[in-house]
Amino acid sequence: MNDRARYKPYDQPTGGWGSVKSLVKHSTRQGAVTSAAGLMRDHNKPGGYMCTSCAWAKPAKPHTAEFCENGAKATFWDLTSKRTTPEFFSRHTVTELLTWSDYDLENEGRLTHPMRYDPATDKYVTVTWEDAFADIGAKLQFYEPKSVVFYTSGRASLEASYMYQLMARLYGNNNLPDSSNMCHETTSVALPESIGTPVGTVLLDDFDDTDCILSFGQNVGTNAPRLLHPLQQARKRNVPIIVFNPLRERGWEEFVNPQDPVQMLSNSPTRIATQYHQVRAGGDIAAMVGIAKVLFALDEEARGSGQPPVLDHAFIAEHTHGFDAFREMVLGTDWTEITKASGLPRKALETAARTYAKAQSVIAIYGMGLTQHKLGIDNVQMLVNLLLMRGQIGKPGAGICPIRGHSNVQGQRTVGISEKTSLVPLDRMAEQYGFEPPREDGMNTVEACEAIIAENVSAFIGLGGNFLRAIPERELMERKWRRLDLGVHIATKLNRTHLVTARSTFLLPTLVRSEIDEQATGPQIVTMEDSTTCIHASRGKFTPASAHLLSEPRIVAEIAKAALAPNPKVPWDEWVGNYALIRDAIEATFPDDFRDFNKRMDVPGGFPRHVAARDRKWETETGKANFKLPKGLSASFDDDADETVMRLITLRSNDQFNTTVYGYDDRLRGIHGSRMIVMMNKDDRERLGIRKDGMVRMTTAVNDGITRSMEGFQVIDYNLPAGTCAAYFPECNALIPLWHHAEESKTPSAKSVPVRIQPQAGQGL
Ligand SMILES: Nc1nc2c(c(=O)[nH]1)N[C@H]1C(S)=C(S)[C@@H](COP(=O)(O)OP(=O)(O)OC[C@H]3O[C@@H](n4cnc5c(=O)[nH]c(N)nc54)[C@H](O)[C@@H]3O)O[C@H]1N2
Ligand SMILES: Nc1nc2c(c(=O)[nH]1)N[C@H]1C(S)=C(S)[C@@H](COP(=O)(O)OP(=O)(O)OC[C@H]3O[C@@H](n4cnc5c(=O)[nH]c(N)nc54)[C@H](O)[C@@H]3O)O[C@H]1N2
Ligand SMILES: [Mo]
Repeated sequence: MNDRARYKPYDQPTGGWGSVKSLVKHSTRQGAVTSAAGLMRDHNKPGGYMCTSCAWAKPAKPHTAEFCENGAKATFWDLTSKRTTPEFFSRHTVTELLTWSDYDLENEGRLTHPMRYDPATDKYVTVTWEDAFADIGAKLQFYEPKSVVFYTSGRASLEASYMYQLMARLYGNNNLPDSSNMCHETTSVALPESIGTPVGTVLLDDFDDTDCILSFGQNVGTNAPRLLHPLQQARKRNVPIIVFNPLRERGWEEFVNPQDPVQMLSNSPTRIATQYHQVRAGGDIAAMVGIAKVLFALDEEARGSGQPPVLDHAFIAEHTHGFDAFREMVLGTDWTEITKASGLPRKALETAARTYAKAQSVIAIYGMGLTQHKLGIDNVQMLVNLLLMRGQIGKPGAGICPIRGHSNVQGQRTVGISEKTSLVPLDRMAEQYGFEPPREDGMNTVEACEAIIAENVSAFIGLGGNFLRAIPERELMERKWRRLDLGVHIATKLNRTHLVTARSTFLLPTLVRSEIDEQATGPQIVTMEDSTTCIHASRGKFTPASAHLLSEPRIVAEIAKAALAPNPKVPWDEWVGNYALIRDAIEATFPDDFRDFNKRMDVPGGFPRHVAARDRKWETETGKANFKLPKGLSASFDDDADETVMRLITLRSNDQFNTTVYGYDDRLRGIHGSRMIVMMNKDDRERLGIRKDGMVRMTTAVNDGITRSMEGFQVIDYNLPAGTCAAYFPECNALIPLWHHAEESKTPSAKSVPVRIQPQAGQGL
């Protein structure tokens, strides 16, 4: 897209008529086989299907319309009447399709037939399912097992994911990278060290009891809009909501509930954030140390004057470890450092701390703004520290609440999609299936990329996703991908990863969750886990997009049968015939989490997994909740030396689901017509000598011998802290070095890429 972007600050609330208009537009454009009325009946409803978009909780008593603008868009996009047929592939070479945009590729609609890449004609041609499986199986038998990667994107059901991880282990590796490696892996590393659980502790009902909500680095209006309902309810009870985000995201500012006729007609929005702190990218650790500093002072003051203390000393003494060192660190950090690293004035942090200090029950929400940084772990652990100071974990209305991404990304980890063997009950699997599982850790996403670059990978199997668009280091990775021997993509729509071909490449089209999945024993149910650890059943309602599609469990089973020696203890065909049997197998492997799985999966609101921290049981090495000391005040790279280097945040627009681009409007940010933009503040723009709306080149400011540079971005004057700029993912991923990731979790640091921004010819001041 070479169109110019138009920018007009958006002053309408999130939700409201804007979302209704957008919904109608997207349903019409896709000629979707359902409508808003259809969504009302089945979407996120007991007996219906679970939304395929985000992972936010589904209430036990759903609203009439338990969907949001973006969930509806995702569903219309899945249920489009457009089709990417063999005839389409016969008209276009892969080389030509490589010039298409992400939007244009997926906008061709649903894949209808299994396809194989034919290098002689440079086209995808049809292949029968039998031949595809036989070929893939034969190739897999030939490789060194450790050289094969089994990637998963966070949509696949618990059933498909369980079978997939078992297939990898039977095959002989733990190479199970998944999209969460780029996302909340930081959470999965940080929280166990702090509180002994890899997941959040908050349940949906906690929002009814909370007194105060903190939010760091999450964009609710676009990425988890249904969360606006409990937030709105909380605001009606006058609960303060304190937001830390470099951008003033509309979702955190104002919301009109499209389901509230009075609010819709009067257009009187609910104000969401009561405080909005535009922290600089990577400045959260400093901001939180500042808040902690004020809390210590307030506590002293209160105790001196005979008032109730601000800190929960009893909780700290009984339940935590490391408090003294933490206090020493906080008191030893001075305000000049804090305000510099956070970009926030002391007064702002004092206001935030005073509000927090007054509340009885506090929930802390966070997203990619904390996890995708070099010190992402420290970000998350610092937020836990703040909660621990006041005993805000393990009681009603309080806790830590990571907002997960894909609709089943958390559940996949629960059923064994993990490269880390310590997280998986391998002994139990060994016994259950009579085999010796590989005991060596596998590759996560960054390690898989490193291995592909080193040409140590023979084959990549993808259960969903768009790997080459989602990862960093795009140019090198696209070149190295061509050295793979085999690429297998289980997918619903065509994307760029499918077009960067390996020696042999297969496209295996599959059902979406809202479609009827008919097997030997009738229509099947699948399950998934939401952000709050609740597990739900989902029943497809619509006729599949093509008669040639197979379900994900079936595809996994057929690949497994073709590649592996038969094992009488692994009944692939019986499982495919009746998914209840897969759930029994899951229960046998994970008895604590999935007790009575088949019976409980229809509990309204889902059944929660056991999370010990909710009961103040700390499954950590110290047996306590740990105060963890951050390694530095800035979660980002050190940029003190050079004022020409900016921190680039890469983020999502309101018209995309990750690499799936629904359109070119970011309505809530007022940006229309193009995604090739970079938002920065006017002073930075002028300081860098760029004219208003000028076109710029961005170059990654690192010295590792690789030049990463892109041009064609239009600057938009935007309300952002000095030194911070923002642009869209996945367009910018060519700028991110593979090694630029969070320490320990290896989540790419997509929220502060060091870049230099220069005007293109004729675009200077
Ligand atoms: N409609 C829709 N829904 C989605 C998705 C989608 O693409 N579209 N994606 C899904 C997935 S996989 C995920 S992981 C989630 C992602 O949902 P989010 O976690 O909201 O992710 P991002 O859009 O990347 O933006 C994160 C927010 O962090 C802010 N931010 C950036 N840097 C910093 C920082 O240093 N500090 C602070 N405090 N804030 C910062 C940005 O301004 C932005 O508002 O959403 C899920 N839901
Ligand atoms: N710079 C930058 N990079 C990022 C991020 C960022 O914020 N900034 N965010 C990261 C995050 S949080 C994530 S989660 C990753 C996302 O990475 P991925 O999960 O790999 O990417 P998606 O865009 O979600 O994958 C979309 C594709 O999945 C396929 N698909 C859709 N639905 C289904 C289904 O039901 N079944 C199957 N089998 N296939 C399906 C379609 O073919 C579609 O083209 O990207 C990461 N990359
Ligand atoms: Mo994600």
